[in-house]
Amino acid sequence: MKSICVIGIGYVGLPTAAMFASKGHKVVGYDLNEKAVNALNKGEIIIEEPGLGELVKRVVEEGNLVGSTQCPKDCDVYIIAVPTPINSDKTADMRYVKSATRAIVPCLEEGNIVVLESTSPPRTVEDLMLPILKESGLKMGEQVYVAHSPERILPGKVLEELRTNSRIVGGINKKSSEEVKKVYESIVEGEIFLTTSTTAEMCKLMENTFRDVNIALANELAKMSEELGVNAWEVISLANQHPRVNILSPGPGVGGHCIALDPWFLVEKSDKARLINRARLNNDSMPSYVKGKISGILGGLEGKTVALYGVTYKPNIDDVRESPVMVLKKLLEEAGVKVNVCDPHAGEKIKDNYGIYDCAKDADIAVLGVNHKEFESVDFAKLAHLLKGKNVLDTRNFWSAASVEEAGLKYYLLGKSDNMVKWEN
Ligand code: SAJ
Repeated sequence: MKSICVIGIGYVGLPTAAMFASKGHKVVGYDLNEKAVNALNKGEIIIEEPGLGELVKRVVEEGNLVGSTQCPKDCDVYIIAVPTPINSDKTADMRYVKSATRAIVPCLEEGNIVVLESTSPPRTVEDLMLPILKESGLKMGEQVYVAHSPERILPGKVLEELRTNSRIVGGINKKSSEEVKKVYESIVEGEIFLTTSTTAEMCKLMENTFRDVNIALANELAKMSEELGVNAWEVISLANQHPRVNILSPGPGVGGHCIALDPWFLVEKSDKARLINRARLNNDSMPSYVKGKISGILGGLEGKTVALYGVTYKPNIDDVRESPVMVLKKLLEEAGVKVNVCDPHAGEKIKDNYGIYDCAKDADIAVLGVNHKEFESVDFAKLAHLLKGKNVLDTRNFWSAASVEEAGLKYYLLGKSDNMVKWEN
């Protein structure tokens, strides 16, 4: 068993730390955020993720996971899982990776392992981390083993994916890759592939970029469909009958801390990333496009009230980071709209978080922003009674048009033309 320090106990670091602890390793979760460290030491979590609360409570009670605001000196393995946010000019803000790497230097001893898990621009290990780690006087790759092993877990399914997904380990040399593989073998049941650190960085970014570009294609289809008299969702379902086609779903934009940001790390590093750049801009244009659609339905925005259902970046999680629906909310408010929000998952992250029916009271339109499970069973007759304007806009193709219309409401769908080209007979 190893002693492991996980630096950064957020959405990635905490589940990773808890998983290692559950296998009997002695794990320290090191973070400067005292609130997160104090919660951890009480066996509590401050994020929403299925199963994580129970796991953390258990491993803390067993004494295998502790939180600390100091970097512990005597660990075998240091795993960096700090945020890599984006600057306003869309370049990566690497200050947390830098300071985490610096914090490790005085702790390093011969035989130690350093792993970067945070998603980072290509060449981060080589160009940013190695020069700092070398200040320890130890030989990297010979006395200290260094690798990038990107996290690839899907929020909402984190514990399952940590265990079952395959993993890429990109070392600065073969020995580093092999040593780091041994560490992850204790928690990963999927296959572990070895490569170089820069290839691993590129893989992670391309995985999320692949998804971003494909969602951009779906969003472009939605816009074209509204213009050309078709329903994008019908096109997608029919086109996806083709054995080699899999068009993703349009929506109000792409959010979260990964897909909405990572492609910019490639744009920053290479001016060849043109399609990637366009796709990012297309996805970023969606909140404004939805705002325009609402304005079209209501005949203007000033003085109107919108009941907005769901503001997190995707369903059934509490994360509002980079949420396109939060951007939509802001755009509507700037245009003079009163926005009532109902989000059963965002909790206190939203001031004045309404209940499902209170939210609709006197509103001109109900807009479904996120398809949370709680919205499956909305009673549209009750909603119709409360809404002032009898309009519903579904940005996720989630609500049944028939149920909405039976209640006397007009159903609008993102990606569906209001002037559908129909059969003559
Ligand atoms: N979205 C659409 N249409 C779709 C699919 C998604 O508009 O058809 C939107 C969602 O509403 C959401 C955003 O995209 O706003 C991203 O959601 P997601 O579920 O696609 O992905 P994330 O950001 O939660 O997690 C991704 C995953 N990457 C891939 O699937 C390639 C995950 O495996 C990564 O570990 C994670 O990024 C990460 O940490 O990088």
